[in-house]
Amino acid sequence: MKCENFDNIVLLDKIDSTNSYLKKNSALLPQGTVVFAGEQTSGKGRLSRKWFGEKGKSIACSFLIKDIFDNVDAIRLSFLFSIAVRDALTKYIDYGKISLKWPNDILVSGKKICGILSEYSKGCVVIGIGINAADFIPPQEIGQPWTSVESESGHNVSIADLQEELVETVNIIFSRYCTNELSDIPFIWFREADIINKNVTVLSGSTAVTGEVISIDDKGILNVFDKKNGEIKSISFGDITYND
Ligand code: BT5
Repeated sequence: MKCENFDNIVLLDKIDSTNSYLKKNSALLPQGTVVFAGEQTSGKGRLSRKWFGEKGKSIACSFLIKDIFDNVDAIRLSFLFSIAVRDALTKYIDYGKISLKWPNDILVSGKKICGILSEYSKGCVVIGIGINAADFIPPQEIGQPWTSVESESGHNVSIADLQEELVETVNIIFSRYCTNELSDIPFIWFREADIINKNVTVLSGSTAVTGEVISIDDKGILNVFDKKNGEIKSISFGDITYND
């Protein structure tokens, strides 16, 4: 993995998806490329879900990390970036209100403020980050509680400042990862997300598992103790809800 800072900043006015853009152009672009889009016409979530935003009210960006030879690194990086976004948001919002939700959501007082989409393609990882800078009118129901930096901080938020702070924080966290200071990801994420022993339901496709979170492994797989049948279920993807 290349460890150079993210300092090749590409600003696009409008694009389908910043993740798709980086995946398409990864061979031509250097390590350390970050692409920001004013607007995405086809922003993506996991499992082909949609991600919404509005020009002037949303951050949509993707970071390119090259020379990744192991998919595990891709997963670890997505947890690392969640921590970086959380840290960037603490410049605006009280640390105690921000929570990390498995696998890569960031919530404020239980409402989603940021989603992260990590994709592995042709030896590269693309980490896409969507942040609601201000409230906006989504083209269709978002389908879950959500919020924005402006509404949580009570202040106007400059998109340019937020972009700059995000890149700055990612660079700090990424260089700590490169010097092995944060190599314990996703265990660090697990501690900070504070979900051990929590009663959850995880829906993965049509399978629902309800039980107590007991651990995470180095690939970000969540181990949940299913009390009904006394089994430990290892879950690699899905949507989690807290039952307490
Ligand atoms: C995510 O997926 O949360 C990952 C979102 C990543 C978006 C960024 S934007 C830049 C880059 N380029 C892309 O094309 N994507 C990345 P997931 O966990 O599957 O959540 C998707 C769900 O979040 C949707 O089904 C909605 O319920 C909800 N959602 C959509 N837009 C939202 C928004 N603006 N704020 C909060 N929730 C939203």
